[in-house]
Amino acid sequence: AGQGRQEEQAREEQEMPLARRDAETLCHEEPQTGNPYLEDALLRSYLRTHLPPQVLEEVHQELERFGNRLLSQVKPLGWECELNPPVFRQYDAWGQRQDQIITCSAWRRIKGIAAEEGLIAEAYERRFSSWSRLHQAVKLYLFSSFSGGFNCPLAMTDGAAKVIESLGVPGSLKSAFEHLTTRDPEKFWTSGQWMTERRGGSDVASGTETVASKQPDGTYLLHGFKWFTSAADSDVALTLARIADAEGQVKQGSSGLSLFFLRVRDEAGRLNNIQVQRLKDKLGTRQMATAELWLHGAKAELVSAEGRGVASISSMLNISRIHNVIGAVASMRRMLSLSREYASRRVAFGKLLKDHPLHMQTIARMEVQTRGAFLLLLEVVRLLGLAETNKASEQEQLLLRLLVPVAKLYTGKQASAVAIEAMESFGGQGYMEDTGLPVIVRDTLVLSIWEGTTNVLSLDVLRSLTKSQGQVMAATFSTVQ
Ligand code: UCC
Repeated sequence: AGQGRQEEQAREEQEMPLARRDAETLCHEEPQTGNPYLEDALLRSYLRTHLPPQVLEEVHQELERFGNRLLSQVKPLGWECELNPPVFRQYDAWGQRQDQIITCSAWRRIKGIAAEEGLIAEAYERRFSSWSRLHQAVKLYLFSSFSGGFNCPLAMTDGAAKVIESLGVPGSLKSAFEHLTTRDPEKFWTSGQWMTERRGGSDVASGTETVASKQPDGTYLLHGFKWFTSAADSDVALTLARIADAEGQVKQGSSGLSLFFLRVRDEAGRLNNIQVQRLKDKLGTRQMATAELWLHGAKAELVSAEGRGVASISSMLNISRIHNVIGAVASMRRMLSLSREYASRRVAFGKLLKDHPLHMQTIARMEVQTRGAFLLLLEVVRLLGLAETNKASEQEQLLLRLLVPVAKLYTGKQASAVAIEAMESFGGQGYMEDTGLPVIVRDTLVLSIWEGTTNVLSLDVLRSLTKSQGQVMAATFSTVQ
């Protein structure tokens, strides 16, 4: 009996620690980050160093408030968007074709917040003159990682507003421009950028098959198939097509392409002779609907000179490529903030991760990458702000032309590497879906693909060199020196 009692006691002792662990509520230390603006030392020091004092004061107060709003409101909404991706309803119960892209309420709420915060408006109101672009970019940078993918439609919306502005806001597009740049959530529109067809994501010049036929009233009807249309729930879109002549013939190549503006739905919510074929099944950016669209006579307005479609849409591309840089730097900063915070909570081998030199070396390397990318981004948007307020010297304009593709291609690749490295710094936890870390990684991986792959952007660097007869490089060298 005595031996039996001893064995039972030993068993109990063995089981006790497990039982205690069962009762514990916390196994791992969740990284807790606060106001992303207040916690971003580099951002704050950049603003202190560069902004004129009265601009700094206003911007500082606004960013502090915005940072709090991101934490309390936008972050939970963004997560809700991840959990409730858009769904496609092609037919109703009675067989009527619907082609409805149903987004969650959080997605629509974020759209309203984006308007209220002037995430597009800021750049066009120019209340801080040349610093307005930088101010807008900083807000987007803070917003990006919490936005539930809404940074994508904003990139294209900004690009569309830029195209319309660069055309001198023609009368027919005045109302659209106001909708794209308003702060009123009820009136705010987002825009798509439908450039990609089956035969050409990169090679737009030979891949675009969509045909535009002129109507007696001067508008055009578009027929074609768009293979990737991001944020397909957008209100309007800019797209490329080939204008058919009286015989129905079209001109091939880049000089056959013209740029069109269209409303996706009419006032009653009916699609503009557009059919949604399906939603794309993507690795990431799942919060946002990417669709295949058939244009069966979609009514559109020609907005470029005939045959100048690519040149006209390039001002949209350059803006959305800058947004890509914003997204890349924001992802790196977010992953790194979480990783750094975790390192100050997590114990391994008897001490906190932050006290392990090798772990800190890894974090320090990512920090250097992120800081470099951040400063490159702010230089690009500083130059853009100067160019948009006619304050840029010729050298600054040349530099901007070169730096946009360079920054996009470089930070796109860099962000993927940093995001994956930062995920690893959490060990197995980093690989767990419900930590949210894999979401950031997935959403980062697209940044080297959309808006031009790394090689396509390398070719754009060559294009800028050729077109300027080498002057962009001279401007770069003298600036670097
Ligand atoms: O993917 C898409 C949407 C995704 C969602 C976006 C979210 C982004 C951020 C989210 C936040 C995190 S939309 C599809 C993206 N697709 C692309 O990026 C296309 C990639 N392919 C290219 O970029 C190609 O290089 C093309 C299409 C530009 C090549 O066309 P062409 O016609 O062969 O090129 P050309 O003949 O060299 O150029 C035609 C004209 C020239 O002007 P001119 O005639 O005056 O000499 C060029 O100088 O266009 C001018 N041009 C440019 N100008 C071409 N590219 C540029 C540029 N980047 N800047 C200024």
